[in-house]
Amino acid sequence: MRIDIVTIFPEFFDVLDLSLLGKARQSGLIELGVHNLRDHTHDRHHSVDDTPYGGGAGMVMKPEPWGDALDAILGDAVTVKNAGTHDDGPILLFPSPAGDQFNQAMARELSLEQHLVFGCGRYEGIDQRVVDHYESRSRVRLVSLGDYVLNGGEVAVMAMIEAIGRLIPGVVGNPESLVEESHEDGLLEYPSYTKPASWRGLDVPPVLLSGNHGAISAWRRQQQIERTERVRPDLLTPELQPPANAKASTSPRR
Ligand code: 6GU
Repeated sequence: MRIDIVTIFPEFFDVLDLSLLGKARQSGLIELGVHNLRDHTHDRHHSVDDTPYGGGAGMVMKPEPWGDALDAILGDAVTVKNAGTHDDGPILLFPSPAGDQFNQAMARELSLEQHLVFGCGRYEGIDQRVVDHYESRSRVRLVSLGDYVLNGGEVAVMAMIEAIGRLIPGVVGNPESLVEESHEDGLLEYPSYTKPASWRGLDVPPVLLSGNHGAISAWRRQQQIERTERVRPDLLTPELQPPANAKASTSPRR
């Protein structure tokens, strides 16, 4: 997968040299380009923002540097809008609290793409015409991490790249570790334990020491359901809802 990022803070992405994603870059699974928006300004002060038409607080990112930067990345890649396959050319992603909520399903969808281009806005956002223009040329999505406000898209893009990148085959060493995770099956993950079997008076649940794999699977599934009901009842689908008279859980809190 190729990932390009346009930002006024390229240094934010230095951490992508580290850890599993760093290794994925070294091995060529992920190819990363980080581009400084200010390299696409043409005035003496390298301005990227200006006051909003109509008044109001804050500054808005000017369209011209964005147009130059994105044109340089997209080249003349011809993209077919809504063609519904994953070789439609680059997909342009703008992190924004006004976007669609990012989740595991979206991460999985995006992990199948060949080329992602992230445009990190700052200030009060990017001139709307940038989105409007590129929507006529390619697939464009506004994506939000959640219902809170960040100062800019950089941290959001880091989170999205980590969530997407680890789903690319080969990036995570043991693909099985991707299966039994929170959100992969619509539930939160079960609690995990390692040695010692007793620590500060707290014992590992005996079923995990039983060697009975059927019982262990059933216990883990039940833990997933109880934990999800307690912490994220909004995720529970009706067939997984425990009966109304279910007795109180004896499971650990979170
Ligand atoms: Cl993707 N960007 C910004 N600036 N703020 C956010 C966000 C994104 N998601 C939640 N808050």
